[in-house]
Amino acid sequence: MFKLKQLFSRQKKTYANKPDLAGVPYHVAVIMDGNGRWAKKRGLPRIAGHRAGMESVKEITTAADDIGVQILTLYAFSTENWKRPEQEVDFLMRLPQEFLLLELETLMKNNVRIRILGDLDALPSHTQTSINAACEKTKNNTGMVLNIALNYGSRTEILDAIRSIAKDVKAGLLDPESIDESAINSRLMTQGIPDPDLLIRTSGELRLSNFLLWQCAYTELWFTDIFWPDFKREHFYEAIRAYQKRGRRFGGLK
Ligand code: V0D
Repeated sequence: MFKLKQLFSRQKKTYANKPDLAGVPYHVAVIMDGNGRWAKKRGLPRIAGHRAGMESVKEITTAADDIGVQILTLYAFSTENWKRPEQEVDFLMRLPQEFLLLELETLMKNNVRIRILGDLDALPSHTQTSINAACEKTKNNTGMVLNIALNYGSRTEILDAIRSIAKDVKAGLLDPESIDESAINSRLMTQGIPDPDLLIRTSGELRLSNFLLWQCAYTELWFTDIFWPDFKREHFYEAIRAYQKRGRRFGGLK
């Protein structure tokens, strides 16, 4: 009831080109690319781009929630990103705290649950502490799930699943003949989360870059040249409307 009222009052606001609320994708994944290039274009340090990108995270989280997206998965930091200059990595590792300090109350008010995909153990302890606290605080929220992929890599995720299956086979717990998709699904970090319906990548690159490779088998892809810090509600809704116009086929006859 509370949630409904909240949704209604927020939806009274009319946004240009708001998508039809029927047929909104259940799960949207986003590769938030172009923060560095956004900064460079303005003669700013890369970290200024990352901070500006955080504003887009806030806006897109609200925009997704407003139209009834159930799961929003954002690629915030890949296992490859450790190769960046140390001071840039240090800055990035402070962003979760900064984001949560500013936004956790709003997320609570909007009934959003935060989940993390990726290996948190490798992160600085201050980063782990604030993220764990946020996951704990929001774990009983029943609204949209905000999945943050952080220190995530899809091949490692699949390798870990294969290793786990191999161990179970060796221990006699699993018959090789009975290994099916659910044996893999249940060993991925996304276990229990339906596959993305739509994947958005900003900033002009047309690749998956080791993001949700198994999970995106049937996902609709949408690319834009817009840099992530410039990606706002109107652009998000443009992607949703493009998705709604496509007929989804799943390889069979429609
Ligand atoms: C930088 C653009 C929010 C992409 C967005 C360390 C790169 C801003 C979070 C966040 C990042 C993380 C955990 C959480 C809540 C929010 C974040 C990173 C980078 C990786 F529980 N923005 N953000 N995390 N950037």
